[in-house]
Amino acid sequence: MLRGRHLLALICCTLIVLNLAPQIGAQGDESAYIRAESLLVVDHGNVTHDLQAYTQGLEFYQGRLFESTGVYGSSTLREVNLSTGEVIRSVNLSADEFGEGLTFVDDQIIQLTWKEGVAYRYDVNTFEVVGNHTYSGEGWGLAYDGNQLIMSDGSDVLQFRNATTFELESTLNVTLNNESLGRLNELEMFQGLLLANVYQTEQIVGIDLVSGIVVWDIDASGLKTEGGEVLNGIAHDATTGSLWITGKYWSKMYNISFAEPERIPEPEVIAEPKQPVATQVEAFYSNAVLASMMVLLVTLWAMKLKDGGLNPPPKGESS
Ligand SMILES: [Ca+2]
Repeated sequence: MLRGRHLLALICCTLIVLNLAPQIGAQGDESAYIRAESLLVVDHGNVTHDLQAYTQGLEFYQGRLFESTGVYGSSTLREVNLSTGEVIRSVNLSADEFGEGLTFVDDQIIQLTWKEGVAYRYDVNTFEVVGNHTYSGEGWGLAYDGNQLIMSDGSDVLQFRNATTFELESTLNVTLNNESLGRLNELEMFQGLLLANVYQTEQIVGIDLVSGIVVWDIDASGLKTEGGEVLNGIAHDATTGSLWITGKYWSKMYNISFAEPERIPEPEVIAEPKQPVATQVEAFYSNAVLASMMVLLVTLWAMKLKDGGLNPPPKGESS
């Protein structure tokens, strides 16, 4: 019975030693999220943009360029000549309305207002208002994915709205490298992603519309023209495949594409030779065996003491 208990103690001690030993070959923490791919903007040339245009929305319709401009008392919906930058036609919003994002659903334009809570529908050919919708909160950017309208309001949450009734149907939180990304502004569908420029930055992101994860993190710095304010305005011309961006009061609109940054080779570092894994394993098991043997010796020594020492007198004898 005594030997059984010591044997159990020996097994327990051995297991403890093994458990405290380092985990050989354990993997490091894996990233639990998708990191965005870092991209740069490639400038393929530019055209004139109206210096008076406080751009809030930019969109192509059958190869024709349309723009929404903001600022109380100066807000417009306009069609612009892409080659010259001249305004072909324009309608003004009321002086108490601040124009925001716009997009197309078939042959109708939908234009948001900032804090006025109203979205206007226009006939693309006449610019006549053919309807309007109301909503709560602010209106920033607007896009149409062919099924639903997608609206930003300056937060990290995108709103999906019915393209006919404008009713809110669902929302989506946007994250960049596992952190919420707010201030999403002007929007554009491009290659199955939603592009958004981030307010007060020179950053454009490409958002997966199922997960809300930013998969493209695009550096669009260096394009702002003298006297211009922030980057705002992305438009994809489906007839040519070209992509255009501009900003508030920018004098130019740029034809761009995205590319991976050039990889600068890192200097060669001579690393300390690593101990082979096999050697680590051998060292680990050597230590474990040594520890087990020590526990065994201590246990045997204790058993002998309990039973009367190393040379106990024979039973029945007395001095
Ligand atoms: Ca747009």
